[in-house]
Amino acid sequence: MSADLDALARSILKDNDLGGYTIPTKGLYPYQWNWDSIFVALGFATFDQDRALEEIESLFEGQWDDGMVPHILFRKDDPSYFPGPDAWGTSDRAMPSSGHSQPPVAATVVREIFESAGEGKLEARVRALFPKMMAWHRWFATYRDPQGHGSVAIIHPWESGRDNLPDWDAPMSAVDTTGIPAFTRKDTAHVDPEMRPRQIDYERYMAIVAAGRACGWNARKVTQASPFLVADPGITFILLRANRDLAALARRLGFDADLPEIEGWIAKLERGLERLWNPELGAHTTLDLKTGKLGQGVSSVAFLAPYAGVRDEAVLAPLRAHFDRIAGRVDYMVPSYDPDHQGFEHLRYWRGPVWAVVNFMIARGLTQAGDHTRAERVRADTARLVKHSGFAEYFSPVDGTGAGGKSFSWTAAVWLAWASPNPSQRAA
Ligand code: 9WN
Repeated sequence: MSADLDALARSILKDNDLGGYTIPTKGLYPYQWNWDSIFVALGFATFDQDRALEEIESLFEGQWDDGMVPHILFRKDDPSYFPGPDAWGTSDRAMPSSGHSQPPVAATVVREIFESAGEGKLEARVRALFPKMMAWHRWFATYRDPQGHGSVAIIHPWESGRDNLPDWDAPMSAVDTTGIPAFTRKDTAHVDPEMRPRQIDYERYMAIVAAGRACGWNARKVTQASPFLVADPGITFILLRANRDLAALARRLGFDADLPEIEGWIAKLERGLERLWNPELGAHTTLDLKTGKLGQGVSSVAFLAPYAGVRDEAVLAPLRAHFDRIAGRVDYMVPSYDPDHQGFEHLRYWRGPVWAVVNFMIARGLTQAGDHTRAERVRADTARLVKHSGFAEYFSPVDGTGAGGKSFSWTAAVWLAWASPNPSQRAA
């Protein structure tokens, strides 16, 4: 059965491949998404390393002059998705795109693909990607820490990749939607509205887009203009990890002159994490930069601390306790939000469901920190979910129901790269 699932996963990637770039799923998401493409590359790498790198190269074709890599590239207009390029005000760009970024997983995945490809292979192409990744990480360091805390601030929940996390509720409640033009959502035509963000969330999403568009998405102005500005532990952990991987690539490829800058970014992010630690909760949370308030719930990204290289027992011990408590409450780890929190909803998007790509990163970190038992629990649960419900976008942690889009690229990719129990049956 797992061998059949391996074959199905490969066919999903090939079906969603629109020629050098891959969409997350047909209908619901007809464009190229940032972190989706990078995880998709991991999946391609299990059977076609050239195609894997091509996916990443294609994403960087949309990089802005200031270094930002957008969260969506609108390669061709498709009316089945809202908001498209007109709503973002970027239709006149050579590559129309959204106006903000998404979690930077590229350096980590490029390093993994490069190191598993074997001596010398892919080197020229990874060498060409290196300055582009540097520029992207520099963009985060330059523009996404306006108050100098050291952590990464986002200007839109979409930038976190975890769109309707309960932690965004308080900062989003301050977003004024007066005067936002009427719009028609397309997502609820594809997916049960109970599994998607609410209408009020979308109105606030569009109010933030309007603020960004009004300042031309100028990276410096947008952090002042956006009605939403929150430091995100998810991006902070992911960028910290990505910087460590970028430094490893720099050493390997001889970009030594860049090392002091990368090491400076690492030190800054490590300092930034201290400010995101919620001592009452015993976990890293969000920090609303408009009110100074920390988030109040344990979200799945709190478990990315080991992935980011955190080895401090004062962090890891409470995390283990949270993990074991939550594991006693749900059948499938890791829910995107704490099931003991009032904001938890088992099928609504990022308010509870399990996402395979987050599980992949959590398990990677646990393994690297030596916690093989919990890492294997996360992998085995992910595999059970796929066997139970197929390659869904996300899954209920309570009963394993598959939710959102179907035949989903990144779920197929992390199955191939990690969750499948029989890697020996993969194609070479
Ligand atoms: C907005 C594509 C993307 C993921 C995000 C996920 C969802 C988009 C949406 O789908 O967001 O970016 O329209 O709901 O939240 O993480 O990259 O799969």
